[in-house]
Amino acid sequence: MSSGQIKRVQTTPFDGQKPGTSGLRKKVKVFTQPNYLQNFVQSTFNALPSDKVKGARLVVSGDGRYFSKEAIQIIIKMAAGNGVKSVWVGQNGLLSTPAVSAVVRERVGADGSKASGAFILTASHNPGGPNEDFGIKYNMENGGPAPESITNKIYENTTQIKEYLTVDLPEVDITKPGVTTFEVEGGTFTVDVFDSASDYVKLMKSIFDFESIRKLLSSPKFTFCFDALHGVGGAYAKRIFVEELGAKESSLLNCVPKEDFGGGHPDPNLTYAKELVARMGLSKSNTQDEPPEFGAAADGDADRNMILGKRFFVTPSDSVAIIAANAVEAIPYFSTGLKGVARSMPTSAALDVVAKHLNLKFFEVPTGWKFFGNLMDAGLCSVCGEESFGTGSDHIREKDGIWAVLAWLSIIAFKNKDNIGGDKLVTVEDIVRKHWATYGRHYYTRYDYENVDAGKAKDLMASLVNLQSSLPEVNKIVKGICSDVANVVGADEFEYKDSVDGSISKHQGIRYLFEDGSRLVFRLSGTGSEGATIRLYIEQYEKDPSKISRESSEALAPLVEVALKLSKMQEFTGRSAPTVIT
Ligand code: VG1
Ligand code: CO
Repeated sequence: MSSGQIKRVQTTPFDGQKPGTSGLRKKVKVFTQPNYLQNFVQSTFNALPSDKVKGARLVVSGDGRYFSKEAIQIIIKMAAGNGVKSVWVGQNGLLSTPAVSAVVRERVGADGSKASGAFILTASHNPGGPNEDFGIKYNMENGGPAPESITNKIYENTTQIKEYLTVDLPEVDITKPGVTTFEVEGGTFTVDVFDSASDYVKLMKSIFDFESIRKLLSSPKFTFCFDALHGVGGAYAKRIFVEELGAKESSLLNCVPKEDFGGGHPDPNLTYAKELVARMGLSKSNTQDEPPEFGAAADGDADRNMILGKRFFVTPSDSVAIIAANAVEAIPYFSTGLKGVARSMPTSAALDVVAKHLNLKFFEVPTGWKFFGNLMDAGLCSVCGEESFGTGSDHIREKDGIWAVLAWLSIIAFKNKDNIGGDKLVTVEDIVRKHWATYGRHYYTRYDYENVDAGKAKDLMASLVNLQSSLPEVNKIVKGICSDVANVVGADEFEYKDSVDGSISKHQGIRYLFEDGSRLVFRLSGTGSEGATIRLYIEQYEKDPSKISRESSEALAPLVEVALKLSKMQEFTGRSAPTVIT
């Protein structure tokens, strides 16, 4: 057995180690500076209650992006230095973000104990590779992202750090399952490498009726396609869709996890999931073949999802609403009813309408999954989602891409259950159109302006806040831009009071609320690693059944014009068009 002594290494603070919407994300070149990662990890240990570190067990893994393997070895040694007793690592350092959450909540060690938290190594949907992004975040004992009280403390610690603790141990082989034991100052320290998928697969089997999905997938009428964009989701897709559910290997696209995501942008949207979008008949470079009935993609760490039908895009805001509306009937886990539903503020109000119809508790929280966790822990929320391709439930405390795909497959299986051998399939598009006919349609789009000069972005936001002081003035400007939009009846910055712990989060997005329920929302991204990203969210509600089948871009054109002119987007950013439209 190798052994080692705890070493104190002197260090000095780095600027800018403030965790954003979901952890700390920076260029690999920043992360690989001597002590940069170490400072953040030590600051995290120092921010946690000592019993969650000393003698505790931690999970360390991620989406396998460039620099993960090195980072895992560094964190293992620092864990030993900080008195952690045991570290769990997914084979090859791979665990999707939802799988980490599942492991923290469900996995039990040989001694009967669970993990008290996890370091997740991912920059999620951001590209990977030597010139791209790396990221790290800490999740708590409930399997959810650290709350702001902890991330603020981590940041404060990074500004004052003087030393970190580590142990010179030999590298651990993380390519094979097995336990390595070390002796650290008289005690034992173990590293346990385990299969990345089994805990997660077990959990999915306890939630969904795999038999009914298997039947659907074996029906010749139903064709299926999943694109992991070379993220970690590929590992789970093979196990679940192919091995468990009988989908064909050929239905998987880009399902081999790669350090650089094959040079792509592992972000499941209409811009970056090019291959899938073409295969589904939704791009100019359409393939000759008949598109599959169902297509889906996940991001680098597999917590996001995009759901597509044949030549049909499901907006994430609709997706969560449709899942909520059908969950009780179609998904065994929810058969006894939903405790409540929640969405992030910029997400469309499609979910609100479902909650009202079904008389469910409803919550609107700031952007970022950490805000859903408290509601779930308090038993107030079963299904939640964000417009940014995030959907999930209280089975874990992260959004969950594969879960969302299984939820949709369950709904499709349910809608076709009496007709699985028949000729006419109830399609994704049928399900969405029926939903709109019942609940009305929320036309929705998001414009992202990436890598804008940070100062200019701040100025744009400040000018929008300034404008809010006079509604008559706002309405004069709005009417001047386009006379047929509704009146602005409210304008504010979203502020959230957590109904469970009473904590308050301010400045969570600038809102302009219109009399007909339309909304414009402006936010600065908290996940970028370069410059600023401005997000503009545009929404319009249509109840009239004769008007729910318009092209979204046409329906939203007047509001888009108002948003761009009201914010002086081009004037501030110099951009005549957004980087990404979803
Ligand atoms: C974005 C999304 C937000 C999501 C976050 C993390 O944050 O808008 O809804 O929770 O990414 O997702 P921001 O601050 O850039 O708007 V992931 O899959 O990148 O962990
Ligand atoms: Co992600």
